Amino acid sequence: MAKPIVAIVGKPNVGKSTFFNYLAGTRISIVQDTPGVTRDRVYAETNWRGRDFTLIDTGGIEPESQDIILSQMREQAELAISMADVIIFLTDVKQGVTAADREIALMLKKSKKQIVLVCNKADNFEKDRNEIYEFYNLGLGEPFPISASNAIGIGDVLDEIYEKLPPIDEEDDERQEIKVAVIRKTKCPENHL
Ligand SMILES: Nc1nc2c(ncn2[C@@H]2O[C@H](COP(=O)(O)OP(=O)(O)O)[C@@H](O)[C@H]2O)c(=O)[nH]1
Ligand SMILES: [Mg+2]
Repeated sequence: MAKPIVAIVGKPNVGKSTFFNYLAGTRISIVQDTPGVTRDRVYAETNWRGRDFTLIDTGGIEPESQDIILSQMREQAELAISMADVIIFLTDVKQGVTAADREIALMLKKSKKQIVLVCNKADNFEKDRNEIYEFYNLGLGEPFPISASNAIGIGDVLDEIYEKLPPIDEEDDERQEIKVAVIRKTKCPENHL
């Protein structure tokens, strides 16, 4: 049986690669202090509660210019919408809700895909609580606070992903192969795999 695809989308620097690496259990994706240089890579086979899935960090090359950041975020969200079974929308609780978050949220909402809204950098749940509430305004349901770098809250996110995965016999192998081929083509034009 083919595996469902779970994609992580979000602005540069919210912690997508940190979260991905933690779930992948390896440091295949490059973590950057400043957006701009992340080049590699982005797939991991993982599982939770006995369900296997392919996890994708859509971050890729993260540009510095605001305009390019926005257009790339749109592209990444579109890619995730077209390919993924479940989309993890990662935000940064320390920044609060930004215009870019609102725009991505709108795209995701319209898509009718399964979305898990995650507020990263909630290093201290008590202290960050009020900021987390603000994320309900995105209209994507309950925000899940996590601290990817401190491995806090991850189990709840995985449980939510698990709940939103398609039923076991809905995936077919051929469709999965096509999806992965398209992602590779889109994300790795120079064969950086
Ligand atoms: N305080 C805090 N910093 C984090 C957390 N997760 C990631 N970071 C930091 O945020 C920065 C960007 O992380 P990265 O994973 O490269 O973000 P990406 O651009 O979304 O892939 C790095 O300096 C990380 O160490 C977290 O849970 N708490
Ligand atoms: Mg990254």
